[in-house]
Amino acid sequence: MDRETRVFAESHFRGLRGRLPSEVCPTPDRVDFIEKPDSFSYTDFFKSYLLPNVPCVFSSAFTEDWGSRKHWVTPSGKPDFDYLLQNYGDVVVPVANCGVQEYNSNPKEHMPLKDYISYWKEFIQRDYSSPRGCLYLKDWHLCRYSSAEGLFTLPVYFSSDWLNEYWDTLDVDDYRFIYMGPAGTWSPFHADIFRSFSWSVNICGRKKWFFFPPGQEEALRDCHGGLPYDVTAPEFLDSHLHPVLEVTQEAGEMVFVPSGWHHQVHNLVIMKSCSGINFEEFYQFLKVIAERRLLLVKKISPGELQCSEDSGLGLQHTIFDISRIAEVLASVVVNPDFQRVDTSRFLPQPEDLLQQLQEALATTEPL
Ligand SMILES: O=C(O)CCC(=O)C(=O)O
Ligand SMILES: [Fe+2]
Repeated sequence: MDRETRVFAESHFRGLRGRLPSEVCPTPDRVDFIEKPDSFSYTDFFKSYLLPNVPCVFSSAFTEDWGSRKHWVTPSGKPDFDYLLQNYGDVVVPVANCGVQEYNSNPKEHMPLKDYISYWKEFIQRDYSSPRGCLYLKDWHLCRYSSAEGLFTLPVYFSSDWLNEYWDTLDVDDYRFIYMGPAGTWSPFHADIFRSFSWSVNICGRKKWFFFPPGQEEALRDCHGGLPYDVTAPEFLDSHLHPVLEVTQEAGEMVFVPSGWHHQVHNLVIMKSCSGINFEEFYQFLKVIAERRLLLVKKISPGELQCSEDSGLGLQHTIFDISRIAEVLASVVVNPDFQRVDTSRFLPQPEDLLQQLQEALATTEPL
């Protein structure tokens, strides 16, 4: 990130203070398609989509070199079951039953990938039906348990990924998932964890996405305050009542899912890889990222802080992250629910961490 972009970003967030999500995010009437990787920089993405918090779709040229697109897909564009069986057949994977609603989600079981693939083949042979229901392999943490070397390359646009960075430092979890399933499998209406943004690539097949801008889900609540499970039910899909954006994602394409946007996703044909807690965990999460950014800033001499003009995510992004974390943490510490949490064993104390962040910001040149 360069200095000018950081100035732009900081003033963007200053302008948002005290405003409601529905006021700050005017709904676009369509989702932009980004064709060419060469002429689309990190700053372009940051200014046009990440900061305004609107979805976009990247063409398949952005994932051209992904090993999974080469090895996991047959020349006719179907999932290569033989390759998957040979390489991952015994891996135990989570499988959801899309035909059974359990609250606003689906019950899950675990099975070896080879059993899921047998089910899938049979499902196709039986004309897309099965007495076992409609099973969707979801949230398979392939990167965590086996080598994902060469399968995908992290797009530069998503290199500031606090959730995965946090989990990577703890080495216990991650938000990098593989989903796969036959046509008809789907993910119920939801927003992503912590209102994080995410991104999702189709290795093969097609997906249909329904997007609702932040705040619009309020209009969809039932009389008990519950959110819908399926927004494709006839009562919801009147676009005059609810500004829904629809996207069809083709093979190789990458969808950016902005923060706080509710969405529902249907597999029209097949397969995907995506990146994708309570208050105490949320504080631990912020703390890990904060301390890493503070360490980076400390390594830089005061002279450099004034004049460095780096072009990568480096210094400017570090300062930008610190100012964002400080703002989030400031709102956390005054939150009444957080104030009920026993923070006596938190180290550092949230207020002290906030002070450290503010002090670090004070050593940088004001914008
Ligand atoms: O592909 C799916 O079924 C769900 C994807 C999703 O919800 C996401 O990537 O955030
Ligand atoms: Fe999602």
